[in-house]
Amino acid sequence: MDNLRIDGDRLWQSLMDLAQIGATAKGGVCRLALTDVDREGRDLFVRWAEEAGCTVKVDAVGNIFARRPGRNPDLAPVMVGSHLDSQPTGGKFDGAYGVLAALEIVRSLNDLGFETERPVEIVAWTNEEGSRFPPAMMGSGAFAGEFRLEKVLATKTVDGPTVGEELKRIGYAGPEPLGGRPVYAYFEAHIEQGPILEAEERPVGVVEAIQGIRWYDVTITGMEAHAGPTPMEVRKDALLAAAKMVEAVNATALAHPPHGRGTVGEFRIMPGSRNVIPGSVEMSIDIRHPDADALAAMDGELRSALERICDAAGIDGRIEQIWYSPPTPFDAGCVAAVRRAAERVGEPFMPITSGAGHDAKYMAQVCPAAMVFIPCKDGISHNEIEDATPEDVATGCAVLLHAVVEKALETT
Ligand code: HGY
Ligand code: MN
Ligand code: MN
Repeated sequence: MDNLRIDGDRLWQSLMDLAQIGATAKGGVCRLALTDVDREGRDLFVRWAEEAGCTVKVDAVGNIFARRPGRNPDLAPVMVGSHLDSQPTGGKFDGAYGVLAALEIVRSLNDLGFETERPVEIVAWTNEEGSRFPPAMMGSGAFAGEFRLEKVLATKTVDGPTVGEELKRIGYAGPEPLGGRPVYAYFEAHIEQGPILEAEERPVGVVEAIQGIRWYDVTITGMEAHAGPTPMEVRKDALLAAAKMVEAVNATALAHPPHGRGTVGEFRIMPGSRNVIPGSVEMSIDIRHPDADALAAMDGELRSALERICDAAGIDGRIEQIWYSPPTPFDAGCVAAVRRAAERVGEPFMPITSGAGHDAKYMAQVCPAAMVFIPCKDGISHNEIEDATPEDVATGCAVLLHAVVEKALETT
């Protein structure tokens, strides 16, 4: 195992080559799930995986599996990967790093002529971001049995096609059944997407858990009216109530320090004319906390806030929870494998809880799973300026390699 090493330059070049697909003017990427640009990124990954001798299969929701054989084809594989889709103004590393680090592991094992007992399977999950088609982690959630295939395929964008239609259109409605097969262990490398590792000067994060997430759709309905003749005291202004709800989301997060998080990322005002009092507002809410009880308390606080705000204004407010991802601890055995790998690589590391959701969350429901984090510049992600260093990218991949190989050599 001591001769195990990866080629950091090759990994960095692959990251930069992939980043050309969907490249944005500010240096980021826009590869929204199941768009033509996503297809281009998928096709490039499939070509690279096949060039590395992998057998590539695609399942019914477009998850891509690239298998490197081990000595014993009957043993369940060690899976390693992440996602290729991005946010609308995403960065070069979110998701792509985990998929290409996994590819670099396969390329390096090939270079070394290193045989594992178990197959090693690279995976690129469909629609991890949930930006174009909520919820997030859709492909891995479907694989893990969290989301029914029919519901996933019928999911529509705000004003467009369904997941099923887009999968067919881009040629990734695969023949493989959805999940239901044994996976021995799952590993994922990812940028932290927060400031902790950089601040603590630790190139490696040994991820022990993922915090809980709740997503909501909120609709606030008042009365459209003329902006001129309508006196202030008789208005039923949906936007004014929605603005107070944005404040309430922020207040709920701040009421559960230090880990509480609350975000309103989507906001649609109808009819959206400057001389019409807004009749309705549709808004998204994303709240997070590592503790399930705290997250449940935040849920209650949001619902009471909406009731209070809308009652006071004499208008209607509806809140629907569309997704709940409970706080998820990772498997102690896999976390220990990552820690041993970090010790072997010899770079400073620390335990960390993930603030972001990841596909590893759903894989943790079907097999032992763990993650490796590396720092990103100023902790910024979901932003075109997202950045990481070639050194950290290589270090994280080396840690991933040792953890994956340790598990892929286990026969029982
Ligand atoms: O929302 C998340 O945490 C992830 O980036 N999909
Ligand atoms: Mn991600
Ligand atoms: Mn993301």
